[in-house]
Amino acid sequence: MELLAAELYRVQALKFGSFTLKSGVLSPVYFDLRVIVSHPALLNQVADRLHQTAQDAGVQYNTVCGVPYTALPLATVICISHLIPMLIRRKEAKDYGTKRLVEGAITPGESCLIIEDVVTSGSSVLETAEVLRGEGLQVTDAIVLVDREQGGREKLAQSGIRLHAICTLTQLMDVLQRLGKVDAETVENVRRFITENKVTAPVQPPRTALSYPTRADLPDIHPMAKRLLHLMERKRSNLCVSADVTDSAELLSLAAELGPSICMLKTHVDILSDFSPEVSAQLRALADQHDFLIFEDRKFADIGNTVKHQYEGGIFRIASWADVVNVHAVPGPGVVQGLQAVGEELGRGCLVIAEMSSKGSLATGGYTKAAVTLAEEHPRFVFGFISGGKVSDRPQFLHLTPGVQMQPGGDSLGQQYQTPHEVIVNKGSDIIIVGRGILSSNKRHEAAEMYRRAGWEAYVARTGRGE
Ligand code: S5P
Repeated sequence: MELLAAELYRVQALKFGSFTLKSGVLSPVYFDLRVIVSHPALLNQVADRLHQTAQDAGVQYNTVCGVPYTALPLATVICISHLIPMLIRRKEAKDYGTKRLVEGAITPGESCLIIEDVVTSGSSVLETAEVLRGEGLQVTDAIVLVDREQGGREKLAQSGIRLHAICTLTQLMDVLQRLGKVDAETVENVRRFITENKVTAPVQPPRTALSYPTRADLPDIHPMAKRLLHLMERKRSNLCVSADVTDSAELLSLAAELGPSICMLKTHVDILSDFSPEVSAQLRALADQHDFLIFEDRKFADIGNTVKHQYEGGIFRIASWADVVNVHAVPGPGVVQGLQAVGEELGRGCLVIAEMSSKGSLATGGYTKAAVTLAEEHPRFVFGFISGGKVSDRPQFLHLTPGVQMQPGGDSLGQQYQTPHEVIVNKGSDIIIVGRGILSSNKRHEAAEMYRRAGWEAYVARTGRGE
């Protein structure tokens, strides 16, 4: 251990000072294991210790996969030295319809061991595990060089993954102090950091265990939320299909075909190349026939007076047929008030966009909080959010999450996907919004049913309702 610690220190794979972690937290220690590719003897040594740690723990596995990118060379060395087949997880944004998520020969049911350099919260390991599990592989163990002792072990355990570390951050600091590489003050700083940033108990997901019908009967519930919650229960569906098609006939046939499986149909009426008032009338009739709501994803974002016209008039006359619309919070309260002036008396409802699924979205932190406040200040018109997960503790509000597919990942234009389970169980959202996950299938009805079941099972798992 001493040799290894001294080498890691010498090549600056760990540094001391003040560093901002991915989470935004300031840390007195930083690991950069990428540098070890320039030190082959050390790379070999770390790989060997990782393999030995798995042996000592008696882990059984058929294949090995490194968490991209730092652990890829480590996994490669382990696999070559011990003639173990390797798998590579792709990380780059890509079109999942045409490319593979995992490269290498996959035999469903076999077990894959995950290799990682440093574990902090455990989320990188979890993400890779989710992809491997999506391919039908068993993932039960992960081997890492350093456990930073900040809750990763517990988080992984919750997902059925045992974490085995060559050493903890505390052990590493002890060794470095013995070797005279760091002084007592640095050791103390790191120790304090670990204590202050330790997640001792498993993190409770921010979710409500209340059932949909229970929430429908809460005091002060918005009539649109009440209607939606009841129809979700009736149809056992928390699936909103995003009908992103450009042809009106296709939109109507989608609504007719998927109507029975969904609680809501989301439209982008301005992408239709052949819109006419007849289309919205027919869509309305289909919504009434199949008992779903129409959500026009117009994302209003102008001053109150302008959005009022955009909502009520123009060629689309959105307010006359859409049950639900959404707004960006960026203009401030006026955008909601302008829409409310038209929609409230028609019995319509509105969602505030509190977060976005796209990479680099600016709707985070303070912006998200302000969006929640905007919603709370307009309870007669706003009944929920577009967000990546639960952003408000008020159970009367509904959370709708776009960027959902069975496989996590993304597309080449910045969209990022989470799974139905992640969205409903871990993030505490209520409704999954699925577009291409269903539309790109040549069996759209089967695909919609698959998402409906996945969304519903996740809801049952979260609320513990015996079904
Ligand atoms: O943050 C967002 C908000 C929305 S409403 N991210 C999104 O992707 N959307 C919409 O959801 C987007 O406009 C599209 O209609 C749908 C996602 O489509 P998919 O094909 O990626 O599932």
